[in-house]
Amino acid sequence: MIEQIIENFNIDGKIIEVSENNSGNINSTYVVTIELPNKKIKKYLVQKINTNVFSEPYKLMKNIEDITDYLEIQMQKEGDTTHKVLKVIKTKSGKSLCYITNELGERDYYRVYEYIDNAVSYDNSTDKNIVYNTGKAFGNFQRLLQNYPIKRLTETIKDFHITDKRYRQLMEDIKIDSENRAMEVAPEIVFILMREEICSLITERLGTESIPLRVTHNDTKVNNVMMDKKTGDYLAVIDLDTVMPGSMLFDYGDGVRSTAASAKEDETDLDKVSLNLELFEAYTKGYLSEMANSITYEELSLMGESIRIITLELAIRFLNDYINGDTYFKTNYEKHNLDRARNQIALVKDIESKMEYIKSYIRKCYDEYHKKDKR
Ligand code: GN1
Ligand code: MG
Repeated sequence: MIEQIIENFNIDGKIIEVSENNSGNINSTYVVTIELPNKKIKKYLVQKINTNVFSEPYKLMKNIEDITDYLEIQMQKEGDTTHKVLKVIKTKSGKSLCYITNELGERDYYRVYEYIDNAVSYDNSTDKNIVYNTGKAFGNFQRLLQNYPIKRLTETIKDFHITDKRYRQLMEDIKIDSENRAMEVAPEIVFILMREEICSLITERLGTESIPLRVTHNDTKVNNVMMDKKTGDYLAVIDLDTVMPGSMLFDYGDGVRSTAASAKEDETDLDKVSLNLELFEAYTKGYLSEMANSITYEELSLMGESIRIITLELAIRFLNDYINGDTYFKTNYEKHNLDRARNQIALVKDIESKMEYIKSYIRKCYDEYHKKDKR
């Protein structure tokens, strides 16, 4: 199958290895090693787009092509030759996707990216330098895109980070309870119910001057930054499927949630789940070193809460998928989504216990970079 896909793209040479990469929860990813006609070895990333989640794959690819072209120009302007931009490989007929008809007669859409060499991505890291650089990578991404004409972007998933809508959806699906699972998760439901009011803290002002729509990544997980194996510097931000208009607060919050958590998202020993404050500091520093001069006062004042809100949002999404019979996220075993939801709830609790410190540190860090870096 991979052979058939590669044949469609502008790639010359023969396949010598294919390995599957299992770190994403949505798309399927393969690393394909090719021997070029001149005997050199080159790697590519082949991805099957999950069209249950992304219903308009061509529009999604247009977003990605436009954004990567723009980023490249911005980086040239700033003389940045260290960092890289994800590169889309076109098909022989100049398209960004090819499709293959599967056994069910449906079209499976595939795309190919150039593989970024000498790079690694981490599912979690305790190295402060790596965490700092992850925050910096996403901050830099947002800063470089701050003047991009937002109207050109397609919303690839409607209302993706509208937390209060996610909350209402969960409540509706609990009523329907199609899989008879709601009773079993009553304590988790109560935990979420008690936090209804924080779900609209960001979204009620989204799109106003105080919380403007910006070009945001919307999936700022630590494994979505490719890092230089040797230096620990960031190389490139990847997984651009959910680049859409949104709030910087979800990007910052999600970055801290995923990067500074002391355990993986599906760790079941909840005593191990907490927010590592040193890593939170490192991420915040990296992020604000790029963005301190671009954010509004209201954005600044909600940064701490955003960590709690996005973590609650993930708890809601995982629990909702469990209640609906696991139709959205890829799962490896029966209660995988429930374990993820419980893990995120434990993380919310821990974040809440540290909120005062979190807010004071963000303020301190902002003051430091706001004065220093008047870009
Ligand atoms: C999904 O597939 P992946 O890992 O890039 C999800 C994110 C979640 C994340 C949780 C399109 O991202 O929103 O935060 O899982 N992506 C989509 O691990 O729903
Ligand atoms: Mg993703």
